[in-house]
Amino acid sequence: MSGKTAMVTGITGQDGSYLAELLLDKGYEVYGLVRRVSQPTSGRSLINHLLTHEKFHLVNGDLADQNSIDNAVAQSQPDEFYNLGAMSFVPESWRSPMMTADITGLGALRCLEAIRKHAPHCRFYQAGSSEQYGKVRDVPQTEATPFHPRSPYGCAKVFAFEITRNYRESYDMFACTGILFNHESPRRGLEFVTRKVTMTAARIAKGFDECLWIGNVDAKRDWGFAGDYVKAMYLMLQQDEPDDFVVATGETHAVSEFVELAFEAAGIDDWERYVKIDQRFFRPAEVDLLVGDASKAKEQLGWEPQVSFRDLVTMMVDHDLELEKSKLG
Ligand code: NDP
Ligand code: GDR
Repeated sequence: MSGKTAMVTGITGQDGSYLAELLLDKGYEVYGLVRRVSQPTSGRSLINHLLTHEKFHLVNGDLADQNSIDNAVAQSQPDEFYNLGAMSFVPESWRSPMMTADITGLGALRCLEAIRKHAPHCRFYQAGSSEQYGKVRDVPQTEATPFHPRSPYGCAKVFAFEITRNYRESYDMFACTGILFNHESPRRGLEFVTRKVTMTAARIAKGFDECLWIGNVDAKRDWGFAGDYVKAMYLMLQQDEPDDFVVATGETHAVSEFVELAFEAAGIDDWERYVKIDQRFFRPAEVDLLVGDASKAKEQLGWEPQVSFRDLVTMMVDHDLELEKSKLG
């Protein structure tokens, strides 16, 4: 057992919940930063099962508030800090660009400052994104591919990446960014395209919905399983030297392929009959194609994805079919 302490922002989200499970399994004391909310039970469903674990603790704080992060770090004295908190939904970043810059961009700087002042020994992981590549300059994208973000979210993530590198170089901090490509799971938020599709396919199969309203089905993404990707985060902080890594499957699929497989897994033939294109789900600037080259992560971290694209789609559809079945009574 490790005897180490970790702090995780974004603990209530998809990745935070998987990472907390991984770290607790390894014997870590885990402190999760949570925002004060008026109805705590509903927003924390992904970590409910961890609340009684003796090594799991919640600390109130907000990435917008330096003081709260300073206090959380000073009090818990983490050995490792994983900054997964963010406004993570790309379309929302056009509606709320200032908030996105503040939380997704400056939030990372606030974490770095808290560590620099109160726990300089602490290792730092920043949740970077393939959205940093945006209008891609290379195919596939590697750690050397230049950034050209296409949304306020992507711009905020580029800032967070650069400031993490700068703190590493300026203060000799052990600070890394994982440039993670899309990763999904049954815990994925309902507004992201994969979960929206698997949930709607399950609802159509059970007779609760009639069609799927969707945006650009030609966009291509490199989709992996979130449970695999949190292992790469952990491995980055166990290295001798801090560095940045691409984490991806190396495969790309169009949104339409995801839809076709999901409907097939839900037992629905003739999927195109149920799909309706809705202009409201198109973006002001689209990221057309993402596919990552994770060779460096494979060589240096020994990391490889375990769940295939087809298995990922099936896992998510099976989960959503069960959820919808339970509503039938
Ligand atoms: P989620 O959207 O599921 O979770 C986001 C988390 O951030 C939630 O716990 C949320 O808390 C928290 N958060 C939001 N605003 C604040 C704030 N002001 N202060 C503190 N916490 C806040 O994201 P994922 O788990 O999918 O992603 C984790 C990280 O990885 C994010 O930074 C995301 O941008 C990045 N990323 C994700 C990828 C993916 O495919 N999933 C790919 C590449 C990068 P609350 O519950 O209170 O809203
Ligand atoms: P993304 O994920 O923007 O890649 O960001 P999302 O699932 O939202 O979109 C993927 C692609 O699907 C297209 N699309 C739709 N998207 C949504 N949400 N809803 C629709 O109805 C729809 N129709 C088509 C989009 O245009 C896009 O091309 C995710 C987030 O987790 C980020 O936080 C993370 O950084 C990146 O992945 C890597």
